[in-house]
Amino acid sequence: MINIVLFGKPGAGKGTQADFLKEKYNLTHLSTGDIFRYNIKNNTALGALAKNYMDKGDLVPDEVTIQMLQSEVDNNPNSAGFLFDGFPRTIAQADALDHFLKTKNQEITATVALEADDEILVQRLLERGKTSGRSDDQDEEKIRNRYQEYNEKTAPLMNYYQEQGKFHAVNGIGSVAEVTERLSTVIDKL
Ligand code: B4P
Repeated sequence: MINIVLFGKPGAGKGTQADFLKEKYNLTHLSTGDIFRYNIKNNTALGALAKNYMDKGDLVPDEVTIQMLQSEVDNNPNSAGFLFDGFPRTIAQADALDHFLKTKNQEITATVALEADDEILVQRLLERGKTSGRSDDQDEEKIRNRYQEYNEKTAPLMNYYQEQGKFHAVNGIGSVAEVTERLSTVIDKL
């Protein structure tokens, strides 16, 4: 059983790559961003709460996100392994995930990061914003706020996983297929 964290700045291509990796390695894909967007679309209480934060480009509070993620894992008891996309995004989330997996006699196998320059990613997100309807992709100020959130709260996770000897990084710039190939090279060696 392998459990992989797909890591990277906003727009680095986590969701794009997860679509390929989940098939290739038979993993259950859990994207906290997608789950929040699903809840917003379906007007749930969780969606209403998350929307306030996501619209501004802020992270949704840890307690809400952690609880949601744990119930998604619990809902997939026969999974052959998980691909965590966009989670954890804070040290508190990473700690909670480690403890939670431990209660199931499991652990994170590796964290694989997609590396890319902020300016390229801002352009990617603005481009996606033209068609995605995502309010957090349409305003450069909100996008920049997402990078600030990343730098303050998410970037420290690199150290967190490095200290556990579980951190791997690949170049996230190139064609989608090239990036999938780079990620596969890392995952095949795990
Ligand atoms: P997410 O939904 O996780 O999304 P993301 O960071 O915007 O994007 P991702 O890296 O998945 O990029 P993608 O493949 O789509 O987060 C959105 C919000 O949800 C957060 O800001 C936060 O508010 C909330 N949230 C989610 N998880 C949370 C958590 N754990 N805690 C608290 N809050 C949380 O690719 C982006 C674009 O690039 C696409 O248009 C794609 O087509 C393009 N692209 C991809 N690969 C490319 C390539 N190789 N070359 C050129 N373009 C490429």
